[in-house]
Amino acid sequence: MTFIRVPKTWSISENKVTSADAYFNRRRFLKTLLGAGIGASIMPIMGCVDSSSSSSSSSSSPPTLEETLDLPTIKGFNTNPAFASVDRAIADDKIAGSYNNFYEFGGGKNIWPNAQNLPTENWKVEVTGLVKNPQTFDLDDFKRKFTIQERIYRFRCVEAWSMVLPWVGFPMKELIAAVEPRSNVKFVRFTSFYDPKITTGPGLIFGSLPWPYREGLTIEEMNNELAFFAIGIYGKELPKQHGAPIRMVIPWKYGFKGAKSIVKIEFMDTQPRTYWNTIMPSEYDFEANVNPNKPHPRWSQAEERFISSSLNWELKKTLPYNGYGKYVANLYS
Ligand SMILES: Nc1nc2c(c(=O)[nH]1)N[C@H]1C(S)=C(S)[C@@H](COP(=O)(O)O)O[C@H]1N2
Ligand SMILES: [Mo]
Repeated sequence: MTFIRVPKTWSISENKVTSADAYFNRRRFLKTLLGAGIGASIMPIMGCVDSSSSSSSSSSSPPTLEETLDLPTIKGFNTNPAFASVDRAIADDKIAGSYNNFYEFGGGKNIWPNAQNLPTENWKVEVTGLVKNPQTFDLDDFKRKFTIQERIYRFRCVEAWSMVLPWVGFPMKELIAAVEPRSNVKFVRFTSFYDPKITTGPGLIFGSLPWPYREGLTIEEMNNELAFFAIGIYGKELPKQHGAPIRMVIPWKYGFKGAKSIVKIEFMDTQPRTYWNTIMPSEYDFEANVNPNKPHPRWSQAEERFISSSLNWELKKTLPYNGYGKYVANLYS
């Protein structure tokens, strides 16, 4: 895409980071960007920050972070014993719930106030395309028809930060079985909620971007044991900033593959175009498997800033397939 020029000086902002606070303080980070000669006109690239779009546009008194996380408990689920823990600490819910990527609601990490504008009542997910049994599901349908369970998964963003998160949801392969794909299905496309009056995040600043946010998987990837739809986190319904009421969780891939606030799922015979891959295919490939040996064009992927109880991250080695090779490596041999 010609409207994006990636300055070589971008790497300076990463290298200058000496503490989590410096990285996570948006004002200071923005100053660092501007100091490196990076102007707002060239900011529609992942990892960039805008200073104006993350405040709530609501005129009534905005909720506190705690209030946005104070959601109904999901009843009647067990922790799947195969995914009951990983060898790293689960992130604090207030850290995970205030350090997000959700570009529909802003280009920074602090989108949780703005994301409260997402209307989640009477949510429907249309499942369609090359299937014998197309259906529209609501949240109760998912809870009634599928095996709701908790899974503790590693989460690795392409920007090289990571957390461990306790999702509640159901395996994607149960949805596949319910809709019965035709034999010519090769890919599945997932579409996020989009309404330009509500999802006003970076659109205000950057103009034309390939909304709605879309992602895709091969049908074999979607059928893998690990591929998961989350309808909750920390035992409760999903907060809006995490992609309520239903989002994808694909733990062996970079976080951007996990589209939030899904409204449509389509079974297809060709590879779909996706949001980041359309904006910048050289940086965000369709497959996007976590791979420490394959650097992002602008930074190394060998290590990650692991975040758990505070934003003071710990540097850890990134694992191939984010540590899930035993489940997924056979998909790519
Ligand atoms: N619709 C939508 N889904 C999205 C994104 C987004 O901007 N819009 N960001 C992605 C990226 S880059 C990451 S890292 C994860 C972040 O999920 P979290 O905020 O719940 O940790 O959501 C992914 N899903
Ligand atoms: Mo990400």
